[in-house]
Amino acid sequence: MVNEEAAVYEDLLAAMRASIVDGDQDAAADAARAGLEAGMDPLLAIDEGYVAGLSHVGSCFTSGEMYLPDMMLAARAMKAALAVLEPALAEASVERRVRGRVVIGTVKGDIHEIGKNLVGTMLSASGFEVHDLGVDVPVETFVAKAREVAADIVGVSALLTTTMTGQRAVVQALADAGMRPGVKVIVGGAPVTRAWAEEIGADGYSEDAVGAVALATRLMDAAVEPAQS
Ligand code: B1M
Repeated sequence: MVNEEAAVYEDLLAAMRASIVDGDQDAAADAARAGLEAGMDPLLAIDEGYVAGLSHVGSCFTSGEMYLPDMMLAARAMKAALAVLEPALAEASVERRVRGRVVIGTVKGDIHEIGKNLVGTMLSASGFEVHDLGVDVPVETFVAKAREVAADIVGVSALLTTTMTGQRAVVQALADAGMRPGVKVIVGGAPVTRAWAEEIGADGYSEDAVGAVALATRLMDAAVEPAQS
Protein backbone atom coordinates (compact mmCIF):
# COMPACT_ATOMS: atom_id res chain seq x y z
CA MET A 1 0.00 0.00 0.00
CA VAL A 2 2.78 2.40 1.02
CA ASN A 3 4.71 1.39 -2.10
CA GLU A 4 1.60 1.91 -4.23
CA GLU A 5 1.17 5.40 -2.81
CA ALA A 6 4.85 6.17 -3.41
CA ALA A 7 4.48 4.99 -7.02
CA VAL A 8 1.41 7.22 -7.53
CA TYR A 9 3.30 10.19 -6.10
CA GLU A 10 6.34 9.47 -8.27
CA ASP A 11 4.11 9.36 -11.39
CA LEU A 12 2.45 12.61 -10.40
CA LEU A 13 5.77 14.32 -9.67
CA ALA A 14 7.08 13.14 -13.03
CA ALA A 15 3.98 14.57 -14.73
CA MET A 16 4.51 17.86 -12.88
CA ARG A 17 8.15 18.08 -13.97
CA ALA A 18 7.23 17.19 -17.56
CA SER A 19 4.47 19.83 -17.70
CA ILE A 20 7.03 22.53 -16.87
CA VAL A 21 9.66 21.25 -19.29
CA ASP A 22 6.96 21.08 -22.01
CA GLY A 23 5.64 24.50 -21.01
CA ASP A 24 2.13 23.04 -20.90
CA GLN A 25 -0.12 25.18 -18.66
CA ASP A 26 -3.12 22.83 -18.80
CA ALA A 27 -1.05 19.78 -17.96
CA ALA A 28 0.59 21.70 -15.09
CA ALA A 29 -2.75 22.71 -13.57
CA ASP A 30 -4.22 19.22 -14.11
CA ALA A 31 -1.26 17.57 -12.39
CA ALA A 32 -1.57 20.02 -9.47
CA ARG A 33 -5.25 19.17 -9.05
CA ALA A 34 -4.45 15.45 -9.30
CA GLY A 35 -1.74 15.87 -6.66
CA LEU A 36 -4.10 17.58 -4.24
CA GLU A 37 -6.76 14.93 -4.85
CA ALA A 38 -4.19 12.24 -4.06
CA GLY A 39 -3.43 14.01 -0.75
CA MET A 40 0.00 15.28 -1.77
CA ASP A 41 1.52 18.09 0.32
CA PRO A 42 1.48 21.19 -1.95
CA LEU A 43 5.07 21.98 -0.87
CA LEU A 44 6.23 18.55 -2.07
CA ALA A 45 4.52 19.17 -5.41
CA ILE A 46 6.18 22.58 -5.70
CA ASP A 47 9.69 21.53 -4.68
CA GLU A 48 10.05 18.05 -6.17
CA GLY A 49 7.65 18.50 -9.08
CA TYR A 50 7.46 21.99 -10.50
CA VAL A 51 10.67 23.62 -9.21
CA ALA A 52 12.63 20.53 -10.29
CA GLY A 53 11.16 21.03 -13.78
CA LEU A 54 12.08 24.71 -13.76
CA SER A 55 15.63 23.93 -12.65
CA HIS A 56 15.94 21.56 -15.57
CA VAL A 57 14.70 24.27 -17.95
CA GLY A 58 17.21 26.71 -16.39
CA SER A 59 20.07 24.26 -16.96
CA CYS A 60 18.98 23.65 -20.56
CA PHE A 61 18.86 27.43 -21.08
CA THR A 62 22.43 27.71 -19.78
CA SER A 63 23.65 24.91 -22.06
CA GLY A 64 21.85 26.32 -25.09
CA GLU A 65 19.43 23.38 -25.44
CA MET A 66 16.45 25.63 -24.64
CA TYR A 67 15.77 29.28 -25.40
CA LEU A 68 14.05 32.27 -23.82
CA PRO A 69 10.58 31.37 -25.18
CA ASP A 70 10.95 27.92 -23.56
CA MET A 71 11.75 29.60 -20.24
CA MET A 72 8.73 31.87 -20.64
CA LEU A 73 6.40 28.95 -21.37
CA ALA A 74 7.85 27.05 -18.41
CA ALA A 75 7.20 30.06 -16.16
CA ARG A 76 3.61 30.32 -17.38
CA ALA A 77 3.04 26.64 -16.70
CA MET A 78 4.52 27.11 -13.22
CA LYS A 79 2.11 29.98 -12.56
CA ALA A 80 -0.85 27.84 -13.69
CA ALA A 81 0.20 25.15 -11.20
CA LEU A 82 0.69 27.67 -8.40
CA ALA A 83 -2.76 29.13 -9.03
CA VAL A 84 -4.09 25.69 -8.04
CA LEU A 85 -1.65 25.01 -5.20
CA GLU A 86 -1.41 28.39 -3.45
CA PRO A 87 -4.97 28.39 -2.06
CA ALA A 88 -4.23 24.94 -0.61
CA LEU A 89 -1.04 26.28 0.99
CA ALA A 90 -2.96 29.20 2.48
CA GLU A 91 -5.72 26.90 3.76
CA ALA A 92 -3.17 24.73 5.53
CA SER A 93 -2.31 27.73 7.69
CA VAL A 94 -3.37 27.45 11.30
CA GLU A 95 -1.89 30.73 12.48
CA ARG A 96 -4.29 33.67 12.36
CA ARG A 97 -2.61 36.20 14.69
CA VAL A 98 -0.64 38.81 12.71
CA ARG A 99 2.99 37.99 13.41
CA GLY A 100 4.44 41.02 11.66
CA ARG A 101 4.17 43.25 8.62
CA VAL A 102 6.27 42.42 5.58
CA VAL A 103 6.85 44.44 2.43
CA ILE A 104 8.21 42.24 -0.34
CA GLY A 105 9.27 42.75 -3.94
CA THR A 106 11.75 41.89 -6.67
CA VAL A 107 14.43 44.52 -7.27
CA LYS A 108 14.53 47.04 -10.10
CA GLY A 109 15.58 45.54 -13.42
CA ASP A 110 14.45 42.05 -12.44
CA ILE A 111 11.11 40.53 -13.46
CA HIS A 112 11.46 37.09 -11.86
CA GLU A 113 8.45 36.68 -9.59
CA ILE A 114 7.74 33.00 -9.00
CA GLY A 115 10.03 32.53 -5.99
CA LYS A 116 9.11 35.89 -4.52
CA ASN A 117 5.41 35.04 -4.85
CA LEU A 118 6.00 31.74 -3.13
CA VAL A 119 7.80 33.45 -0.25
CA GLY A 120 4.92 35.96 0.02
CA THR A 121 2.31 33.20 0.00
CA MET A 122 4.12 31.19 2.67
CA LEU A 123 4.59 34.26 4.88
CA SER A 124 0.95 35.17 4.48
CA ALA A 125 -0.14 31.59 5.20
CA SER A 126 2.01 31.69 8.34
CA GLY A 127 0.29 34.75 9.76
CA PHE A 128 2.33 37.67 8.37
CA GLU A 129 0.60 40.65 6.78
CA VAL A 130 2.25 40.79 3.37
CA HIS A 131 2.39 43.80 1.04
CA ASP A 132 3.66 42.58 -2.33
CA LEU A 133 5.12 45.32 -4.53
CA GLY A 134 5.55 43.00 -7.52
CA VAL A 135 8.62 42.99 -9.75
CA ASP A 136 11.04 45.60 -11.12
CA VAL A 137 10.54 47.63 -7.95
CA PRO A 138 12.53 50.87 -7.55
CA VAL A 139 14.44 51.31 -4.28
CA GLU A 140 12.32 54.32 -3.29
CA THR A 141 9.13 52.26 -3.57
CA PHE A 142 10.43 49.74 -1.00
CA VAL A 143 11.22 52.60 1.38
CA ALA A 144 7.92 54.46 0.83
CA LYS A 145 5.80 51.33 1.30
CA ALA A 146 7.74 50.27 4.38
CA ARG A 147 7.10 53.69 5.90
CA GLU A 148 3.41 53.72 4.84
CA VAL A 149 2.54 50.37 6.42
CA ALA A 150 5.04 50.59 9.32
CA ALA A 151 6.73 47.42 8.10
CA ASP A 152 8.66 45.20 10.47
CA ILE A 153 10.47 43.45 7.64
CA VAL A 154 11.35 44.32 4.05
CA GLY A 155 11.95 41.28 1.83
CA VAL A 156 14.01 41.80 -1.30
CA SER A 157 14.24 39.17 -4.00
CA ALA A 158 16.78 39.11 -6.85
CA LEU A 159 17.34 36.35 -9.41
CA LEU A 160 20.12 37.84 -11.49
CA THR A 161 23.73 38.43 -10.54
CA THR A 162 23.35 41.81 -12.25
CA THR A 163 20.39 42.87 -10.07
CA MET A 164 21.58 41.60 -6.69
CA THR A 165 23.16 44.99 -6.09
CA GLY A 166 19.61 46.33 -5.83
CA GLN A 167 19.39 44.50 -2.49
CA ARG A 168 22.34 46.48 -1.16
CA ALA A 169 20.66 49.68 -2.40
CA VAL A 170 17.46 48.87 -0.47
CA VAL A 171 19.42 48.25 2.77
CA GLN A 172 21.27 51.54 2.25
CA ALA A 173 18.14 53.55 1.36
CA LEU A 174 16.32 52.32 4.48
CA ALA A 175 19.35 53.36 6.55
CA ASP A 176 19.45 56.77 4.83
CA ALA A 177 15.75 57.19 5.65
CA GLY A 178 16.55 56.54 9.34
CA MET A 179 14.48 53.34 9.36
CA ARG A 180 17.29 50.92 10.27
CA PRO A 181 17.79 48.88 12.35
CA GLY A 182 14.09 49.01 13.31
CA VAL A 183 13.01 47.71 9.92
CA LYS A 184 14.71 44.38 9.23
CA VAL A 185 15.78 43.37 5.73
CA ILE A 186 15.75 39.81 4.45
CA VAL A 187 17.11 38.81 1.07
CA GLY A 188 16.85 35.80 -1.21
CA GLY A 189 16.88 34.54 -4.76
CA ALA A 190 18.89 31.94 -6.65
CA PRO A 191 22.25 33.79 -6.81
CA VAL A 192 22.01 35.18 -3.27
CA THR A 193 24.15 33.70 -0.49
CA ARG A 194 24.49 34.15 3.24
CA ALA A 195 27.89 35.78 2.66
CA TRP A 196 26.27 38.31 0.31
CA ALA A 197 23.55 39.07 2.86
CA GLU A 198 26.22 39.71 5.49
CA GLU A 199 28.29 41.82 3.12
CA ILE A 200 25.39 44.17 2.35
CA GLY A 201 24.26 44.40 5.98
CA ALA A 202 20.94 42.56 5.57
CA ASP A 203 19.46 40.91 8.67
CA GLY A 204 19.08 37.53 7.10
CA TYR A 205 19.05 35.29 4.07
CA SER A 206 17.02 32.26 3.20
CA GLU A 207 17.43 29.85 0.32
CA ASP A 208 13.74 28.97 0.13
CA ALA A 209 10.23 29.97 1.12
CA VAL A 210 10.00 27.72 4.17
CA GLY A 211 13.30 29.10 5.44
CA ALA A 212 12.07 32.65 4.83
CA VAL A 213 9.13 32.05 7.19
CA ALA A 214 11.47 30.66 9.87
CA LEU A 215 13.80 33.62 9.41
CA ALA A 216 11.01 36.21 9.58
CA THR A 217 9.63 34.52 12.70
CA ARG A 218 13.08 34.57 14.37
CA LEU A 219 13.50 38.25 13.56
CA MET A 220 10.08 39.10 15.02
CA ASP A 221 10.79 37.05 18.16
CA ALA A 222 14.17 38.75 18.60
CA ALA A 223 12.51 42.17 18.21
CA VAL A 224 10.07 41.57 21.11
CA GLU A 225 12.55 39.85 23.47
CA PRO A 226 14.12 43.01 25.01
CA ALA A 227 10.66 44.40 25.80
CA GLN A 228 9.77 41.23 27.72
CA SER A 229 12.89 41.04 29.85
CO1 B1M B 1 15.38 33.89 -15.98
N1 B1M B 1 17.20 33.54 -15.41
N2 B1M B 1 16.03 35.34 -17.14
N3 B1M B 1 13.56 34.01 -16.58
N4 B1M B 1 15.09 32.25 -15.09
C1 B1M B 1 17.40 32.52 -14.38
C2 B1M B 1 17.35 33.15 -12.98
C3 B1M B 1 18.82 31.94 -14.77
C4 B1M B 1 19.58 31.33 -13.58
C5 B1M B 1 18.66 30.94 -15.94
C6 B1M B 1 19.99 30.38 -16.39
O1 B1M B 1 20.73 31.04 -17.07
N5 B1M B 1 20.29 29.16 -16.02
C7 B1M B 1 19.52 33.22 -15.35
C8 B1M B 1 20.23 34.11 -14.34
C9 B1M B 1 21.74 34.00 -14.43
C10 B1M B 1 22.36 34.88 -13.40
O2 B1M B 1 22.29 36.07 -13.46
N6 B1M B 1 22.98 34.23 -12.43
C11 B1M B 1 18.34 33.92 -15.99
C12 B1M B 1 18.44 34.86 -17.04
C13 B1M B 1 19.83 35.07 -17.59
C14 B1M B 1 17.34 35.58 -17.53
C15 B1M B 1 17.32 36.65 -18.61
C16 B1M B 1 18.48 37.68 -18.53
C17 B1M B 1 17.32 35.91 -19.98
C18 B1M B 1 17.42 36.80 -21.18
O3 B1M B 1 16.59 37.66 -21.40
N7 B1M B 1 18.44 36.56 -21.95
C19 B1M B 1 15.96 37.32 -18.39
C20 B1M B 1 16.04 38.48 -17.39
C21 B1M B 1 14.73 39.23 -17.30
C22 B1M B 1 14.77 40.24 -16.16
O4 B1M B 1 14.45 39.90 -15.03
N8 B1M B 1 15.14 41.46 -16.46
C23 B1M B 1 15.18 36.19 -17.80
C24 B1M B 1 13.81 36.03 -17.94
C25 B1M B 1 13.07 34.99 -17.42
C26 B1M B 1 11.59 34.76 -17.71
C27 B1M B 1 10.80 36.05 -17.81
C28 B1M B 1 11.48 34.00 -19.01
C29 B1M B 1 11.19 33.77 -16.55
C30 B1M B 1 10.61 34.47 -15.29
C31 B1M B 1 9.07 34.55 -15.36
C32 B1M B 1 8.45 34.99 -14.08
O5 B1M B 1 9.00 34.96 -12.98
N9 B1M B 1 7.21 35.39 -14.25
C33 B1M B 1 12.55 33.19 -16.16
C34 B1M B 1 12.70 31.97 -15.45
C35 B1M B 1 11.44 31.15 -15.22
C36 B1M B 1 13.96 31.54 -14.96
C37 B1M B 1 14.31 30.22 -14.25
C38 B1M B 1 14.26 29.10 -15.30
C39 B1M B 1 13.43 29.82 -13.09
C40 B1M B 1 13.28 30.88 -11.99
C41 B1M B 1 12.21 30.42 -11.02
O6 B1M B 1 11.09 30.88 -11.07
N10 B1M B 1 12.57 29.41 -10.19
C42 B1M B 1 15.77 30.52 -13.71
C43 B1M B 1 16.66 29.29 -13.64
C44 B1M B 1 16.68 28.67 -12.27
O7 B1M B 1 16.43 29.32 -11.26
N11 B1M B 1 17.04 27.44 -12.21
C45 B1M B 1 16.17 31.71 -14.49
C46 B1M B 1 11.60 28.76 -9.27
C47 B1M B 1 11.49 29.57 -7.98
C48 B1M B 1 10.54 28.85 -7.03
O8 B1M B 1 12.78 29.60 -7.40
O9 B1M B 1 13.03 32.07 -7.92
O10 B1M B 1 14.96 30.71 -6.98
P1 B1M B 1 13.52 30.96 -7.06
O11 B1M B 1 12.96 31.29 -5.58
C49 B1M B 1 13.24 30.47 -4.47
C50 B1M B 1 14.52 30.86 -3.72
O12 B1M B 1 15.47 31.52 -4.53
C51 B1M B 1 14.03 31.68 -2.58
O13 B1M B 1 12.79 31.09 -2.26
C52 B1M B 1 12.12 30.74 -3.49
C53 B1M B 1 11.18 29.61 -3.24
O14 B1M B 1 11.83 28.47 -2.76
N12 B1M B 1 13.78 33.11 -2.72
C54 B1M B 1 13.75 33.89 -1.61
C55 B1M B 1 13.49 33.85 -3.78
N13 B1M B 1 13.27 35.11 -3.43
C56 B1M B 1 13.41 35.17 -2.09
C57 B1M B 1 13.28 36.23 -1.21
C58 B1M B 1 13.51 35.97 0.16
C59 B1M B 1 13.86 34.71 0.61
C60 B1M B 1 13.97 33.66 -0.26
O15 B1M B 1 13.41 36.92 1.08
C61 B1M B 1 12.89 38.17 0.71
